[in-house]
Amino acid sequence: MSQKNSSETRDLRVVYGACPHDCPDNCALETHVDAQGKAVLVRGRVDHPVTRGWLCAKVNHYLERVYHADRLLYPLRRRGPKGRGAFERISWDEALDEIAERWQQISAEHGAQAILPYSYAGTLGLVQGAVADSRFWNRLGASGLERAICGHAAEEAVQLTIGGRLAPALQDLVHSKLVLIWGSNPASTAPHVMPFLREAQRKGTRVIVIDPRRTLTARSADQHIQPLPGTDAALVLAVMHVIVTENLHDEQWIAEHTVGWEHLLPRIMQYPVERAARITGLSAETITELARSYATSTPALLRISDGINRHTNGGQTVRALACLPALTGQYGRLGGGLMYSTSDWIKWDAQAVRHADDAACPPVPRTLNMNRLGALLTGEAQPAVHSLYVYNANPVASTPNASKTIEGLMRDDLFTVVHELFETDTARYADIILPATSQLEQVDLHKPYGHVSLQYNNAAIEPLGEARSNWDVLRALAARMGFTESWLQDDAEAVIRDVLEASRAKNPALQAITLEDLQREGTLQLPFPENERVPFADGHFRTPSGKVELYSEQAAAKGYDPIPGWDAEVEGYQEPVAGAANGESKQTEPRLAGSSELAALPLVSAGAHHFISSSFANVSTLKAKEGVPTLHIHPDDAHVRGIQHGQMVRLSNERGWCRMVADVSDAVRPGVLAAESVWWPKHSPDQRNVNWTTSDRLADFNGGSTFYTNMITVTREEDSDTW
Ligand SMILES: Nc1nc2c(c(=O)[nH]1)N[C@H]1C(S)=C(S)[C@@H](COP(=O)(O)OP(=O)(O)OC[C@H]3O[C@@H](n4cnc5c(=O)[nH]c(N)nc54)[C@H](O)[C@@H]3O)O[C@H]1N2
Ligand SMILES: Nc1nc2c(c(=O)[nH]1)N[C@H]1C(S)=C(S)[C@@H](COP(=O)(O)OP(=O)(O)OC[C@H]3O[C@@H](n4cnc5c(=O)[nH]c(N)nc54)[C@H](O)[C@@H]3O)O[C@H]1N2
Ligand code: SF4
Ligand SMILES: [Mo]
Repeated sequence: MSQKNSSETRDLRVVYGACPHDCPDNCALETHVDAQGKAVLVRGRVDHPVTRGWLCAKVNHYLERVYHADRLLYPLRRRGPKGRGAFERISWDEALDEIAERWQQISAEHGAQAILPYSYAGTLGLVQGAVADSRFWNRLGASGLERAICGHAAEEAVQLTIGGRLAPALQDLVHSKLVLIWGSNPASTAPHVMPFLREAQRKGTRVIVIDPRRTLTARSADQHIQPLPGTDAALVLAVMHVIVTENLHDEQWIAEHTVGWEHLLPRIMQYPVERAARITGLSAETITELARSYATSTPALLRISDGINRHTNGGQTVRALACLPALTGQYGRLGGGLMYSTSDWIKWDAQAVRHADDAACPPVPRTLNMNRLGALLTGEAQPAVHSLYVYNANPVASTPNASKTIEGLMRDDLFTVVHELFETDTARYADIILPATSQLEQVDLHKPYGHVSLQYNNAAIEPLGEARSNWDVLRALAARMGFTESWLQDDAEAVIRDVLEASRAKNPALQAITLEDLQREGTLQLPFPENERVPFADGHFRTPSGKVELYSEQAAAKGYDPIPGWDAEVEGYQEPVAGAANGESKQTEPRLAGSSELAALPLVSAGAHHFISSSFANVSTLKAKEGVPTLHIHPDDAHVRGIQHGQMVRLSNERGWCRMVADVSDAVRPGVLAAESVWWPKHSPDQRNVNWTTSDRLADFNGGSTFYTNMITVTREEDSDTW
């Protein structure tokens, strides 16, 4: 905590903090607190090299979230039937006693594996996220959660190919001649990338965006290429095909720094541009040009994020993408390579965080995939789940196949606890609701996934009402359950001190960093030596072979195709047959899942500019800026369906339906639908959002989610414009 004396901040205490939300920017915050202990301003720190004094459209309205009239302030117990939303106030003692008693009963009857913690990205903090996600649950012997809802397939693909998540610094974007932004929308989802990109563009960097939607990022690019969703691996292989056949690849680099070229080459040869053109819905010229631009611009940077991986073929798509920079030797070059995530620059000591190997902890009995929540609760989990503890997550809004989730939550023999700041659609199905603190009311430490620094979050204000942090609730539950280990009692500061201490041995960059430094400074850059600034500059990759693994033994061992390839999505466009029977090479249009002109279309429900998943979607200013739940449909597709701009439409498939207002425009390419997500169901027509249609099918890699593999039939709603 620090005191400042500028005229603007006179009489105000300035408290250093960190944005906790699921965003790679992890902004360094300062909160100004008045003499009454009320926060009056939250702003970005000027002295942070990425935040640089500004926050995004969402967190600029942070105090509206913190002091929202709907903040939960007291523990509540359900009155009346599940899901009706009637609750009565109870004390913390009553709430904690009831939870501990129920869990003791459930453990005695079914084993602690019948208890499932469910959490994700409410906060990315070390304490209120990672530690809260593990220590108590490991001690209890609860079911583990496979945290696969976001980037699981991509993470594994990058791991298999280059051995770790290291990315170039944003400051180095100016050195790139060309930046390919592939299935990523930083203008909305990582906004602090944009000034660096602008500066690079001013200095001559070309920017190409590859995205079926005309995103905010695409609007300011030099070129926008719009493939059909789920066809990118075919596009990458065709780009490689042009590079190889035009002899633009770097044979020496490939020989020295990769394994498996002899396996990848025949795969590349299966994707001449004409074939990829049919698959992707792009012209052969566009693909050829893209390949030539990439191959003749050194250094060239490829930026991806997790959006591209949310498909049934998402793992192989990211494998193919991660191989591309190797073809022209872009890895290890200033301004070149792959920009995915910086998560592995430093790693917290796993045992210090989780204590899984502690003698008091039984082995994790089983691990359940969070994407399958509804299925798990309705029979897939055997033995059954009898209690669900939800925090840092809003699964009714954000998990696929929502009607299944609700069916599960309605079970009378399921004891559900929801720890939240707000009465979300999920909280409505709780037996007990516990009030959570906001980031301004809690302590934490943050390690970004978009740059290399640490952000410490000092508590700026007292908790509102009786709100408690995740870790404080779990510590209290540990005591109620009779767990006496000191690592279940330590407060947030002690936890951070321990984890820092234990992590130093393997992370020299942490050597000189203490808890006190962090508390005082709020933000610290990690001191990597200059020669480590560019990832893989020493030519060493973190794979078993030490090289870029074009062919991956590890992938083969997991039962994946060891060579990156393209498979049509499980639902979506199929590859059209080339040419007619007489051998004419007539290009056929991409074929839809049905043959009529009213066939289903793929829907990409990507992140909204003013929300982060479903977070912020209840903040009035941001909700108003986002408008109404909207389906973007191209005029060609709208016309054949008789859909007019502004009309209510129904989206449906075999999983379910919801309704939205049509935006008939070129915000998407023909043959594709788009809808910014995630709206709260309770603020949507019929109290349903897009996740009533999305699939809980798992991706090809690592149990990943497949939100964007989602075929939808759109119809006009005849006479209903009302919600
Ligand atoms: N404003 C805002 N910021 C956010 C979030 C948010 O919801 N809103 N969410 C946060 C979270 S949880 C995450 S994981 C990150 C995600 O960050 P991003 O990955 O940048 O965001 P997404 O919107 O998931 O997807 C990015 C783009 O991928 C495109 N896309 C989808 N499928 C395909 C495909 O098959 N091919 C191609 N070429 N493009 C495709 C989508 O149209 C979308 O524009 O953002 C974080 N930041
Ligand atoms: N259709 C569609 N669905 C999607 C996506 C999409 O692009 N399209 N994106 C997916 C992705 S990438 C992700 S990561 C997931 C995210 O899914 P979730 O992790 O469930 O994210 P949110 O829906 O934002 O819910 C987070 C909740 O945590 C609460 N919270 C915040 N801080 C705290 C805290 O300190 N303590 C407690 N107890 N609660 C807190 C917030 O109030 C919020 O309600 O959604 C996925 N769902
Ligand atoms: S959501 Fe991202 S851009 Fe916005 S304040 Fe948080 S870290 Fe910064
Ligand atoms: Mo995510």
